[in-house]
Amino acid sequence: MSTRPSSNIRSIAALLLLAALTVSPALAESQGPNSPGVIETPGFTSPDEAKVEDDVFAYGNGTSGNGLSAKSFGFSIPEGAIINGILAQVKRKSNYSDESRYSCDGFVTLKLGEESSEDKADYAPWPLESTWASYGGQNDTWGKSWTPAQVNDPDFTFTFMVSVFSWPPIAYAYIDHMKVTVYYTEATPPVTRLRNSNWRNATIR
Ligand SMILES: [Ca+2]
Repeated sequence: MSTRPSSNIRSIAALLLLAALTVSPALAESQGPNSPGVIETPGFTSPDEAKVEDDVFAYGNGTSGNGLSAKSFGFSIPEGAIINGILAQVKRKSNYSDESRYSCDGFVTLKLGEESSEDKADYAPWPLESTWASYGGQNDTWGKSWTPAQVNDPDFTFTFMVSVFSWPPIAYAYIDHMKVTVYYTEATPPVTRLRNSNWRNATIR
């Protein structure tokens, strides 16, 4: 026959196993894609048109350095969450896309204050048809660690600078929409509390 101590040990083991099996692991979640509430611009016309996907465009034809800085994305990532990745997307086109005249990325970063992420610019010519381009992703934090407070900050900025190559300046860069998705894992303090509670109950007997 089983003695009481070994029975208790089995109970404890069973409770711990149950806790491990029934409590879900930390869930990967996401917010977005969110659109910017504010777009600032050096050198682009109609920047607010890039807030909505509607085939109406912000546009510019200047030299390198022009572009859009989108912010106020309205994220509310919970405190303590781990930011796993950030996806930034732009729907854009150019009216020329050949060797002598084209538009391409200039400088593509995420930014808060003076802190900027790595640059994800792709220098391939943009297409003539309006098309989405994606930067970063589910498991890509752009070479930085972000806190929920930083991503939720209204000044958290998706900076999208463009280069337009054309002389005379008849090529234009057109941007329909900019949006950002944040992937994160929520902190799960309840798991720890449940395990402690089971352990305490089991050992009191
Ligand atoms: Ca638009």
